[in-house]
Amino acid sequence: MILAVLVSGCTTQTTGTTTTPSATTVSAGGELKEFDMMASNWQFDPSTITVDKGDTVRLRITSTDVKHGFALPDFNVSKDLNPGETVTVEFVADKAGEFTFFCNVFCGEGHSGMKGKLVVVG
Ligand SMILES: [Cu+2]
Repeated sequence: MILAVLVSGCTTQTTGTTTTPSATTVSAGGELKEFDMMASNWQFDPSTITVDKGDTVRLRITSTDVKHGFALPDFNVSKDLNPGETVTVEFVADKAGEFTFFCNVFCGEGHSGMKGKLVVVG
């Protein structure tokens, strides 16, 4: 039965009309916390971000010099930051603690020290 519905649905619909779920889901009790962040040799500014557990965190990150990266493995975030381009990163801070984010694109001698901290207050 289900297969029949899917097949008939396909034949009657034109291609390219797939619907996508709404992009932003703020979990119950959480707020949307937005930050503008600059990346440059060899730091993030601000380098410490504090939010509450359950918040949806939106970072707008801009590299002001060379190509950098933004990696926050605890929340499955990894983005390339091309110079002059603002990249938006969004995730739900669903666990409390202190988490390190760092540059994951080699950018010179200070690369390994280019990191910051996300503090999620539980
Ligand atoms: Cu780097």
